Amino acid sequence: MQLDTNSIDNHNQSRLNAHKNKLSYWADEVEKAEATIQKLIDFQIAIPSWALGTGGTRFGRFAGGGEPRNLEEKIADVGLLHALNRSSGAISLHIPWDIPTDPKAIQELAGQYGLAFDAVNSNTFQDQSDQSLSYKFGSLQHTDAAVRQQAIDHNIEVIRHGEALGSKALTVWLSDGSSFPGQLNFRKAFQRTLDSLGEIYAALPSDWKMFVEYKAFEPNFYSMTVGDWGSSFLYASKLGPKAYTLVDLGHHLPNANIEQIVAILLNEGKLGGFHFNDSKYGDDDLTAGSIKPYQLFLIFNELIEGMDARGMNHASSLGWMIDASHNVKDPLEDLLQSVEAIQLAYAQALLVDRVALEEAREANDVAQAQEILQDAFRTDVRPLVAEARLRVGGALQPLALYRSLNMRQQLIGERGAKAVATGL
Ligand code: AOS
Ligand code: ZN
Ligand code: ZN
Ligand code: ZN
Repeated sequence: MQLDTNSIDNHNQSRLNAHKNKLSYWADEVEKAEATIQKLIDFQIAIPSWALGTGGTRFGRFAGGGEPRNLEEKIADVGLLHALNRSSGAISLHIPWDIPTDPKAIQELAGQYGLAFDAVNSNTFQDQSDQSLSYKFGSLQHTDAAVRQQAIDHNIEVIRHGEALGSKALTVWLSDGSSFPGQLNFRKAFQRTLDSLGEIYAALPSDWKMFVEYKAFEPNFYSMTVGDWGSSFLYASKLGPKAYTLVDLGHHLPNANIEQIVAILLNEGKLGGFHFNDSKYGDDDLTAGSIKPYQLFLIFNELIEGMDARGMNHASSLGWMIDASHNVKDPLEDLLQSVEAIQLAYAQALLVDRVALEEAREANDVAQAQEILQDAFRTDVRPLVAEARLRVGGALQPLALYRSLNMRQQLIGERGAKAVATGL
């Protein structure tokens, strides 16, 4: 299904006056507003292929219908999101859920929608039907060298698939760990994982990055072999300059200060990218910004401060990816909301008066430092985000347009009410 530009134009026309009124608030701050709008236009957030279908929990899955049945349809869905918001110009694939049998054709198709391929993800947390050895007791950490080799080979195969599509990074998330005390020799597990990662690292093309994603718990509940940012940082440091830590917001122990972790990793040049989502309890994978929008803002505040200090390009030097999917919302509506929440947090953080903040900090003026941050956080930047979309052909209100065109119904019409996406 393609979204024609007429529909977007009509939608924008009918909302233009109201939009301009809201934007007029920025008339006295044109310089700040313009700089923010330009940065928002450049900022693209990758959509994970596995979030285009309704997510499930271990208690069940309630698919909504019209889900993409193959990689081509997943690309079409991301293309639709990107046409609506002009900020979802990339897709992150998961192998073997999304094997591109004809990479050239897939790349061409993505090109038609203006999409690039972000990091490719390997999967050694499930056994596939054509696989000879089991990952029940881990993959890269396994006691049996043959299992480790199978997992290494799979990761290298994922790199090759990514190369054929123009991807530039591999994300490795491992479910490896142990569920009971005594099960695992921690030191051996670390060393085996490091050696296995080293083999994969050696197969990376020269302009590629490896993202080592950490997670504190689940599916193993006593220990995770890449369990926290410290371990991930250690692996990435030992592996070499192409290896980085990936921060998934839902992968910490409760109440972790994620923004401080981000600041430290960034300062060490070892922050690779993000999996954005939100959570109340654990790896809930809820819509970004739906539970703790202030935390998301504080993370972006550290990102901007640290990236500017290091002269890094906001749009291109880190991997910006969503990793959220769940049970009760239309996945495309959910992703539109996540992208918007990330843009809002980014825009608000761009507004922080950094000179004044540093002055307040140096003078130990705690109340003033808090005022400065909260002043930015409490600013309604929705008109700036909408204006950024408008200027590059997106919709003023993507979600409203998606609904008014009955897009889910159209997808159900095309693909069927029982069409269920491959993936988790
Ligand atoms: C798992 O908890 C991680 O967030 C990974 O990024 C995982 O590969 C992704 O969620 C797809 O299953
Ligand atoms: Zn993740
Ligand atoms: Zn996760
Ligand atoms: Zn998650």
